[in-house]
Amino acid sequence: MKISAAVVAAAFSLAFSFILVNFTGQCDAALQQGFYKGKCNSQDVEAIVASVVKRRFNDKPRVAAGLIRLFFHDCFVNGCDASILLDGDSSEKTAPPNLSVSGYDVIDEAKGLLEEACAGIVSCADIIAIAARDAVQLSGGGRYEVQTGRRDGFVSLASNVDLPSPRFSVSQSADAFSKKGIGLTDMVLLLGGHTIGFTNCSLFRDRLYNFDNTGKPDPTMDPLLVMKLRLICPQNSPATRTPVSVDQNLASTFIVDNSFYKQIRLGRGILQIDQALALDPLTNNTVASLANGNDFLARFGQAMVKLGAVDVLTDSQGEIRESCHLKNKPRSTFLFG
Ligand code: HEM
Ligand SMILES: *[C@@H]1O[C@H](CO)[C@@H](O)[C@H](O)[C@H]1NC(C)=O
Ligand SMILES: *[C@@H]1O[C@H](CO)[C@@H](O)[C@H](O)[C@H]1NC(C)=O
Ligand SMILES: CC(=O)N[C@H]1CO[C@H](CO)[C@@H](O)[C@@H]1O
Repeated sequence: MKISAAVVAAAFSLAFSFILVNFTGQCDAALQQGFYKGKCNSQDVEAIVASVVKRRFNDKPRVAAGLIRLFFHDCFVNGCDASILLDGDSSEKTAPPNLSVSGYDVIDEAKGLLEEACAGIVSCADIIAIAARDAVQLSGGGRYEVQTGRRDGFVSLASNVDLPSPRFSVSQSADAFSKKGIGLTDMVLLLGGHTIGFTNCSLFRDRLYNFDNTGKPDPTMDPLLVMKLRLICPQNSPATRTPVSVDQNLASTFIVDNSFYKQIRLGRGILQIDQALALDPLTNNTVASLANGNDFLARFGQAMVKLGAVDVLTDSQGEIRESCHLKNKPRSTFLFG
């Protein structure tokens, strides 16, 4: 009897400590708000990033769109692990969709200041997430609390870059988002990122001249817009010519607001996928409610937080890079031996 009681007690405490370990394990593994509080020599990590983004933004508001897109591209390829920042002959940033991604220098500047404040503490992946939030806020999109605690990854391959195409249908795009654990409504909210920024003519020229090989423009585009865009994007522009770009959201190119949804409901989406959101029965009702409601900003912030949690590295996974461009060098064992 005594033995079996002891066995039961031992089994119980083993199970209990297992649960505890498991539980704390899960806690540590989760991202959280204010992860860096008290970890950076009493300096405010988010305020340091914000000061850089604000100065760059005041100088060039265009930087906001670059940072928001940088965040999306980082998170969608290999998770939010700053893999997009790694240099290399065939790293992610060498892949064609990187073309217009900008903001790399803003991240570098913030990282420089943070390494001075507290070396080896703040991940490049978190700097991207914080900077994207600041970019949204500076562009009038309101402030959402960002989660932190990400670590930087080791893998960055152009061959892993499988971002959705601007010519995807809603269901193709929905598949791509669901592979990242992001549902249909959040996809509609996140594509609201196209409320700011620009698009190269090459990415939608077919809609102006030869949609689906019909020799005609895309019938879902407002004919006045077709005429206007044809002037900016000639049919046969030599490949060598500087690429021309147009406002993604004709109503407010630099402001994060719900006008994107109003525009696409009027046939004024620039990219095919944007226009499709307003028409496809899978998403048209969500688009209508975002266009007519006043909850877009709050919901967009929450969707950005979800995007920021895609396949993150936490705890002892990955590393905190010294330079956002490079993996850390392996530590020499001679130092200790
Ligand atoms: C189906 C998903 C998406 C597709 C197909 C897509 C496609 C594109 C394309 C083709 C451009 C123009 C790039 C160029 O001209 O080189 C663009 C720009 C942009 N995208 Fe997306 N995108 C998607 C989702 C998102 C998401 C989720 C966000 C952020 C939440 C986002 C934010 C932006 C921003 C801010 C720009 C403007 C960049 C600038 O002006 O520098 N996109 N996107
Ligand atoms: C269009 O592409 C060029 C490179 O081909 C790039 O420099 C430019 O930033 C792109 N346009 C936009 C809107 O980002
Ligand atoms: C969305 O599409 C469905 C099916 O075509 C249609 O019945 C519905 O009225 C549309 N909703 C809006 C808001 O246009
Ligand atoms: C910043 C960066 O690395 N940009 C690269 C994007 O991809 C093109 C090729 O597709 C490279 O030429 C750029 O250097």
